[in-house]
Amino acid sequence: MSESPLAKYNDLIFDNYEDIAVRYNVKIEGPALKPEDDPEVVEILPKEEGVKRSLALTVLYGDKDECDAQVEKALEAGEDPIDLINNALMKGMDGVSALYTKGEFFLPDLMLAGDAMMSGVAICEDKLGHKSETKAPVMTFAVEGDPHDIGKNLIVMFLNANGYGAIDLGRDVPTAEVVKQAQENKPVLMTATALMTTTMTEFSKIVAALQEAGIDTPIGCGGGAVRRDFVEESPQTFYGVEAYHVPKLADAIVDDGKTWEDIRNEYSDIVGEYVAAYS
Ligand code: B12
Repeated sequence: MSESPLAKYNDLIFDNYEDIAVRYNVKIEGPALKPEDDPEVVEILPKEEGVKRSLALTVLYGDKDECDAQVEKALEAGEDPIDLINNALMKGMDGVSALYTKGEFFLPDLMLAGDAMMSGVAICEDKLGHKSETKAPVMTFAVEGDPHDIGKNLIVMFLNANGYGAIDLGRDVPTAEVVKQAQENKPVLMTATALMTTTMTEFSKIVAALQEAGIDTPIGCGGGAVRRDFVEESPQTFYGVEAYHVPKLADAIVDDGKTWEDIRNEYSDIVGEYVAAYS
């Protein structure tokens, strides 16, 4: 067989391959940085080599099967399930959040890592024989008529990863159901997601129905089509830009007693700067 006409370029292409990261057909000069070597991630991950660091890395890499296997092995070896959740699985997820915030990880990375982490947490919870303590209930849903639930699912994942018990009502949730579930579960915060101009009008209907039922729980509203000025036309609400902000907003309510008005006024960096209507 004759030699490939490209063979003569082999040296040129592969000589210093370790110094070239190829991503989406773009060559980036300089050594490829592994996720765990990012300076922010270095600060987050367990520093000592061992079971916790190794487990955190399985979450960072979104490797659910390896995560499950390592959790099982660690539990058999007598590791404390709570310690594994807080100091290994959640550390991995924190690393993923940091890289996502910087634009270095993308949606699929988040979802794979979330699946790995939640699966590991479920194994730990089985071992404990009860659900681990959660900080407070937060209710999540995509509004009536809206089938888009990817952003809402991210919120659920971030809440659970940060110790909140997410009560996920799902997508296309009728307003009456939101009120019923709020009465039963008494959440400290609700998040409503809408991605269509035809469904974002549900926010004000939900607020009206909640107020009629005497429920004044703050509602964070977000989703592709939604803007801050639109959300703030209804009381009891605040706008939200990123799913990973939700645990911080829940902390503001639970730990610091902030109201929806405080969040609008004091958390501009999180809820987005005010933009005049459709300018
Ligand atoms: C995926 C998708 C679908 C999937 C949804 C799958 C699923 N399980 O979600 C499917 C195929 C089902 C779908 C269907 C439709 N879709 Co669609 N879809 C999309 C698409 C491509 C991506 C949406 C998405 O998931 N984005 C990523 C997630 C992460 O974003 P997100 O939910 O907004 O969440 C982020 C933030 O908003 C934030 N967030 C969300 N909520 C909250 C709350 C709080 C408190 C905080 C802090 C943050 C926060 O967190 C996330 C970021 O961290 C968009 C186009 C686009 N590029 O956006 C169209 C889009 C949303 N769809 C659209 C439409 C019109 C439809 C259909 C009506 C199409 C049709 N003619 O049949 C149908 C719906 C039919 C129905 N039943 O009513 C339009 C909406 C137009 C509009 N402005 O009204 C879009 C914009 C496409 C377009 N350009 O026309 N769709």
